[in-house]
Amino acid sequence: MNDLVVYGTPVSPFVRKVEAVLHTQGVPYDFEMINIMDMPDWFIEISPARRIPVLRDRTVGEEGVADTIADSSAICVYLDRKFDAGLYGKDAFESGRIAWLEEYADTELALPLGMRLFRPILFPRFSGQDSDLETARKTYQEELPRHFDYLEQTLDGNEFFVGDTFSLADIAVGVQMTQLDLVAGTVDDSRWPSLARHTQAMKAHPGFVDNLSACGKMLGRLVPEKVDLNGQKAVRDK
Ligand SMILES: N[C@@H](CCC(=O)N[C@@H](CS)C(=O)NCC(=O)O)C(=O)O
Repeated sequence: MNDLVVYGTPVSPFVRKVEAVLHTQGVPYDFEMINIMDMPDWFIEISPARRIPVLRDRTVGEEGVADTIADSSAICVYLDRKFDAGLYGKDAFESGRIAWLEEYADTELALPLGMRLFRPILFPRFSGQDSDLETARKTYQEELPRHFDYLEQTLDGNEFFVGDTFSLADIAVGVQMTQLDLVAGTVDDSRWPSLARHTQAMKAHPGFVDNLSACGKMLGRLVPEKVDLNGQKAVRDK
């Protein structure tokens, strides 16, 4: 049994964010699966917002609410301090930039990507239906490009989003962009070359590899081929 327990599912980008910090720091942890469609009462007690992830630190307490932290951003701040990870920049301005990019990724990017692209592709397949490609394509073609433009411009040809080192900003954007990659591939590298390169780097990063491999296994049967969001026809459409 490890000191830390992460509650969630690897397929959540917010859980991926927490796992990326833990793997980057080489911290072992237990993982307990939570089905977001049917959350048990004990989980709702520790997650009043009814969201994953939640972290428990058994060095603080073994059970109940007081030894848990909900929300990926709160958890990442805690882990960064606890393990002195240095993922929030080297000075005040960098910390502010990182917090901004994390917030942007968690809200502005995550909402269309999760609710209007990832879920419409995946969720109908749970019940053997076809993906809602019209919604996913509309989101990809009409809603997301301005966010990709902003991220491309922010990277400005650099390897990392803030300063010259890997930070929580790279993790926060990376977990969303890899969510897209899981079902539809990386963005067009002729239009968003820095962002496409960044996503590829995150896919290979030790913080991401185990989580993405677990996601690949979980999604493999439901989304065996990536969906083409540019064209008129999905690659895997029967
Ligand atoms: N701000 C939260 C967002 C977490 C979140 O939205 N998680 C989703 C899964 S990706 C969730 O738990 N959704 C519950 C539901 O849809 O019922 C965080 O950073 O942890």
